Amino acid sequence: MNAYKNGVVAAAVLMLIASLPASAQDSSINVQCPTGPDHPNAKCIHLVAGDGMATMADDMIDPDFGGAGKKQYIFSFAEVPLPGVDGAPTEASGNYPAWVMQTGMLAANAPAPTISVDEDDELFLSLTNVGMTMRPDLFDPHTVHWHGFPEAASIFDGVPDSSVSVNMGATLTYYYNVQDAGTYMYHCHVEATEHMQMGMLGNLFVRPRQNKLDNNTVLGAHTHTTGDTYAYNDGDGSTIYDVEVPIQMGSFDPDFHDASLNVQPLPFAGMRDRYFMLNGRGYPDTVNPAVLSTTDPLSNVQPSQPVDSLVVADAGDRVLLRISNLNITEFYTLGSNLPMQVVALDARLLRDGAGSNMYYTTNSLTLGGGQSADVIIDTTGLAPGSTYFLYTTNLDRLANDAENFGGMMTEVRIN
Ligand SMILES: [Cu+2]
Repeated sequence: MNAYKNGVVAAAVLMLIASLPASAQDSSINVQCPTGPDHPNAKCIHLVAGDGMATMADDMIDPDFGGAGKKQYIFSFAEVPLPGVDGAPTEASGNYPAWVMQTGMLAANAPAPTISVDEDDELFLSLTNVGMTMRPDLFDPHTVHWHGFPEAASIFDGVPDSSVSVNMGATLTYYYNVQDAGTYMYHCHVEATEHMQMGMLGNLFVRPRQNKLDNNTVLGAHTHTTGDTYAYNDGDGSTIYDVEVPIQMGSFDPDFHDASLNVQPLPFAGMRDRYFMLNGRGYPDTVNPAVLSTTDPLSNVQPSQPVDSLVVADAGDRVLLRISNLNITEFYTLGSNLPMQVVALDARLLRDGAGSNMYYTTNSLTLGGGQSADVIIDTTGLAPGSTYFLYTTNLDRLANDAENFGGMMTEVRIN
């Protein structure tokens, strides 16, 4: 029996577990979402961590899975509705835990669901580990680690050595008192080399409290109008933007992913990525505004890659690109034929000691794993109907494995 069939048997076992009476599981999937006057800015998210399949942007036909595009085995997160929301059972029904296990199984997204919060929010992020259906021999815990974010206490930092991890069938609610605006990223920190190569990576950003100023508040030469949005608490309106697009650079080594699926030794030292992506897709999938789905080994259609990277703006808009690199093997350079103004690096506004802006304009930006940049593109004067490109200037990465003309590229379209 090959690993694929093993996985299906394991999935059947997991389905049996998931169909146990709810009373047997109630204590393990318990979402905390406080409301009321003590928590005026509370937000709640429920993520599951597990495995799944994603479709790469080439035309390879996979004999096990069929359909165009290499089917890549991944570990990652997916979002599930809170109890009683969007068709999810209520907690009182007793059916929510079983429903979460069922819904979360093989539902992993690449990239992981985007988390966007506002300064002064309290975020209650519940993480349930639904297990790796295709790898029943793995008992791996998972965590959520907000990379670069100043945590008040290490308990919720997700680094397994210094905080708690979430075992299969269990749930932990992380608490974030969100205080620093900026572009971050998140990932699982358990066996980080493996779990991050497998895809446990997501966009994360914090919008500044400057967005919430009263109408007509004066910020230097800029007067705030209700609805104006900024990348940072700049005090002068210089990071104002109209369109916001998170872009995570990354890549997969298909040999590593196949070895994981087929229960083979993992080639850590030999890791060499060959699918180059923005937000989990290679070009031309990057400019497809639809959710990309992949049929999982149980024949369920899963929304495997929900995030496109297409930038659409009206001429005159200021476009904020929240760029990050969470790849574990490569530095990547993102270039454009449009001038890119870098206003922040690693979630810190570029200012000198006297408070002067140190923004700079460039046509290419290089980030290593774990780095982020906030870039503003001013589209004033660009012709309506024109198209520009964001692409890696590591030109060998404009490819989807064996197929040329693809990879790490997307388009900026002017309405
Ligand atoms: Cu993990």
